[in-house]
Amino acid sequence: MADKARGKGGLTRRDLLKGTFLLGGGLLVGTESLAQVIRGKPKANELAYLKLTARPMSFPILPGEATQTWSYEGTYLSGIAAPRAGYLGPILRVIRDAYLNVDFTNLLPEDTTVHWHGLDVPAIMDGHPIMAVPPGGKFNFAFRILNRAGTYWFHPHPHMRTAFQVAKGMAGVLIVEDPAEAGLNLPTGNRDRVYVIQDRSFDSQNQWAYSPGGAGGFLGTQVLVNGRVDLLEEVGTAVYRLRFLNGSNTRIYKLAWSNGMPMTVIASDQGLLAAPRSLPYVMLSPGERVEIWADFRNIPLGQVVSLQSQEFNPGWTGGSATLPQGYYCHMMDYRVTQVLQDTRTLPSILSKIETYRLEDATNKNNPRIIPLSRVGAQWLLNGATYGLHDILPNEIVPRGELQVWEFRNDIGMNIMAHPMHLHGSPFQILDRTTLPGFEQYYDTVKVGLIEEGWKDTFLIMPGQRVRILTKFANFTGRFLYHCHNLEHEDMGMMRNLDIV
Ligand SMILES: [Cu+2]
Repeated sequence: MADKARGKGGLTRRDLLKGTFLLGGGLLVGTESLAQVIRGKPKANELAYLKLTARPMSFPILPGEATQTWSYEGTYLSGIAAPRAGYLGPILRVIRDAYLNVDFTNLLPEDTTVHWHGLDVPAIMDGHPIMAVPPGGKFNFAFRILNRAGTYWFHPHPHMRTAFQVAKGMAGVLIVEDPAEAGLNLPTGNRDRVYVIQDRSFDSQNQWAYSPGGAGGFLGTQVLVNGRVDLLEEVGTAVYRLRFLNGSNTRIYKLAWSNGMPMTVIASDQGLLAAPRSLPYVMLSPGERVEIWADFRNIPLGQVVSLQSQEFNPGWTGGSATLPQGYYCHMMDYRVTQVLQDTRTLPSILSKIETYRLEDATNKNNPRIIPLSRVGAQWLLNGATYGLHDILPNEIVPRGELQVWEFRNDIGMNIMAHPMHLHGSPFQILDRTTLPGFEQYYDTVKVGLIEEGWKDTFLIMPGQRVRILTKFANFTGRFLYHCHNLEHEDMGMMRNLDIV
């Protein structure tokens, strides 16, 4: 990429040639990782170039007064354009191996960063809170898309302000496509749709009513999809690829169809599964994505099929919340409005997935134990609270080493489900165990947990231990792992991770 393609605050080719250098806050970057940012000369169709601005905006959501939001505004300079949905940011579509170049400007009245959730990018491009962009500041993100085809997203990650900024409206979707997936004949164009699910509360003037709550987190009074309170989508008698992102701060969904047809899952966080799964419901915790093969061919013209979240037992339900965690809610409707011809069939094999094996882990007999615990109203991760520069000995991980990590949500009487997220390379779930006496929670969700495939976020239920196999294959530097309950993250249920 040409030097002039990079804005202030970004990396210039001269910086890259200097080799190892320091950025504000002491983040060390090696040439090894940067070589992955700029590798050869990209062809024109491999370059997606975007201007992205975080700024106060306003959108009509409820009848009457518009809602003041903080939102991402995107302008494509090259690449593939895609529309925005309400207050949510643009939906970016990029090709795997493409170079994404984002000129980011912060027009908010406070610091922010952009985190590319699920993407394996160099540490300095990951939106770590240490890289905060001040009001009026700019940052040039530039990285190559190494991840599989799939549904990813981007959101703020500033120190102790992530929950607030996401609640104000800051989130966008990034879809990666690749030729292998394109060869499967999955629905495309108008039959490939993206939905961002977020619960929200409004005050009497139609403005966001947000409070971080106590130890539990934020639970809105109603569920919005793509920024709409009663989203009605028109479909035909055809198959649709429906991509769902849970962009909520705290709320977990148990997604199911109102007419009892199965949830046919074709992809999770990091793209296609090896084979489709047909389930009565699918769990979606904050940060997670799932893609559904929705077959409306047998639905009579004019009929409505609703997407709902069914009841489950999450442990803590939110005390006096209007819509408690784990309660039934209606989410959106699909109305069949036209007859279409669609003869496609669900592929029995979707992708090839290399499976990590426990016996190949360097610490197979000695898993890294990561407790989720609580002191008063304060949640801890790895026995500690977050500090911008804190690192513990077991948070230093050699690059390229396959390791087994065991998250334990079984300390004391902390009856709560947590979505855990690792930045950097994707991982695989090895297994989970439930302590005696805690089955009442897991039993209400277990059929809908997608444990196979590549993950970046997973739900851990009360009284559970989850083992994952992880390998940070590509980049060294400072990353994060944390609870994706955003109020938990902001209160310090997050830790640094140094890949060395
Ligand atoms: Cu949590």
